[in-house]
Amino acid sequence: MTMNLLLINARLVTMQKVTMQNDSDGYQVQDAQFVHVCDGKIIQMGPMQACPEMDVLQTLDCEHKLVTPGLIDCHTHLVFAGNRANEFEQRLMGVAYEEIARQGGGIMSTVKATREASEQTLLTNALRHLSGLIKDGVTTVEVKSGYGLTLESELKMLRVAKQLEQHAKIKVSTTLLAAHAVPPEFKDDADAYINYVCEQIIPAAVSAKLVDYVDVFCEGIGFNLKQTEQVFATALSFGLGIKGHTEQLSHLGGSALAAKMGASSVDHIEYLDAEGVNALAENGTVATLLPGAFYFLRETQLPPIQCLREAKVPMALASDFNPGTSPIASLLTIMNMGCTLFRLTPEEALRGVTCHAAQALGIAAKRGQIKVGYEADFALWNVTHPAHLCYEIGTPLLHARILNGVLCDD
Ligand code: DI6
Ligand code: FE
Repeated sequence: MTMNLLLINARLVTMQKVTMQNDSDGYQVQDAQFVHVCDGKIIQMGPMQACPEMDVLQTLDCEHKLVTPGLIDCHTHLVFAGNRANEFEQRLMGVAYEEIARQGGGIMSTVKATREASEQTLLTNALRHLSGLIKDGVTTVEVKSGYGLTLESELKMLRVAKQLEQHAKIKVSTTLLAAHAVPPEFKDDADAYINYVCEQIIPAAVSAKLVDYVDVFCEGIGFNLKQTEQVFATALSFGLGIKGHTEQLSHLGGSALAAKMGASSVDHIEYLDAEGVNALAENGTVATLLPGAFYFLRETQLPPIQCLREAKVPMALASDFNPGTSPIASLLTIMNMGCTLFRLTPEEALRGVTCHAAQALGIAAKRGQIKVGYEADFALWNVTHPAHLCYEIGTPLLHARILNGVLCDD
């Protein structure tokens, strides 16, 4: 039997991009709409007066609540062990993030804890953090590895990321970030580590079918342009997508390199210059903004928002949830930060966590909009206008989530 669901009296914000001319398409509220879902996909939608008589398994009266696409958090480091509260305290006493990293703390302290942790512990931790995102209406989450830095522990992280789909009502996209930091085993020989990533870790992750994208931390405390290019080239040769942590703390040119090689997104980009913005525009690369890390590191260099707008580069917005620079498991808080810190409009913020986040994950043809043919992942909200999602922090705004046309019980 086919599973079907009929939403009635929905106050829809579809995020549909009808034309490229009207930038506001899909953000206008359309009240009193129906959406008919069959086998997890939207098969028909329109105003209530046009709703045909039909025999459905389940009808859900939305009572004029706002219905948006389920939110997509397109950049997280959700799987790890331990926490870095002590480092937070150290930074408040004046030690810089990069200094802590150089002393073997920072990313390395999470690597140590993650290597030692069992899959069960990692899963339990990740589910706890994921529950924060789920409360904010997230239905798709991207999860990166990068706290293992050995073949076994990187694959362990990716397996846990995939297992989240069995233990929570969520869709997961996985990204291999083995090139996150140079592990102690390869101290002073980043080139040798990159060879290991390319010759062993990427092929193993591919044959275990654990990975959708490959990411690199291209930075002074990460990897240089040549090493970044080598990882991307290897990923592409295996048919994987690429994305980058680029221009976060300094300008190395990683964003332009990634874009020219066909990256679907470049993330952070506080130090991106005009030339870099052009490279994104020319190659259809999404600019993913991560205001949580900006806030938490008390960064003052703003990403080139106005330049990105003018070049019509799609901007995504994500939590970057991680223990070191963005321990913020709330995508609605991140939307607020996008508006207050980066001066995004609430419309840009909502696009950033729906249609543009989908584009950053290469799934824009099936998620991130409420549209016939698309997957039926929705968030129902106790608000009447979408700007409210960016405005109020802490009050539970979510009424319910729907995943593949099924009402979630969370
Ligand atoms: N940039 C970040 O902000 C995170 N990774 C990265 O490349 C931080 C990761 C950490 O500090 O644990
Ligand atoms: Fe990150």
